[in-house]
Amino acid sequence: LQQKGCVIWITGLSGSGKSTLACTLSRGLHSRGKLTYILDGDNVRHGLNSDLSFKVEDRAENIRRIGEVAKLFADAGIICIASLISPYRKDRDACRALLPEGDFIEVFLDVPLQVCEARDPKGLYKLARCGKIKGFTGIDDPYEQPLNCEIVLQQKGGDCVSPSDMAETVISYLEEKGYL
Ligand code: GGZ
Repeated sequence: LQQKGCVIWITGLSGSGKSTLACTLSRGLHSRGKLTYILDGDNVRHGLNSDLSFKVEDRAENIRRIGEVAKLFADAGIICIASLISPYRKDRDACRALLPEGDFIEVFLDVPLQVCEARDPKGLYKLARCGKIKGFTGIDDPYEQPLNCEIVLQQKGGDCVSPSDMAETVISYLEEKGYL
């Protein structure tokens, strides 16, 4: 096999830029001749996981299924990029436990709630603030930050870090660990 698969698990609030990072990273890896596949929570919820809500047990099931599918891609030698809020540590750790040591690379997109809320690309925070969406992560539902994940990407001192710089950080990590 020419390529060693792995799972890059991007976690963070709604509006933190997970999907953008996933796409930018995927393009960067393609240009290096690597096969990737993106599993995006919001997209998978339209198909495979269309039976699931945002209650705590349904989020757990959403994450479990995506973790299992991600493992299949990694087994096939593909770099699988999973981008989901995945707000609970326990659920993320269960996905990590499915893979051999080192093959689960957790990336925390550490963007403050105020920044995500100011962006509000789909107007969901606004709906959550006026009670039209209940149990919205960061507003009236928890987000548990990773305690020791492989990569933290943050906005330092108000400077906006571009998606391509973030993708480069992840690519350098993959190079260092022998995945590229
Ligand atoms: C959080 C919600 C909710 C609630 C709808 N809480 O930014 P988006 O819009 O495009 O992505 C969010 C997406 C979250 O799905 P995930 O599968 O990533 O979540 S989890 O990992 O927690 O299962 C958001 C939208 O769905 N959305 N209602 N109540 N996000």
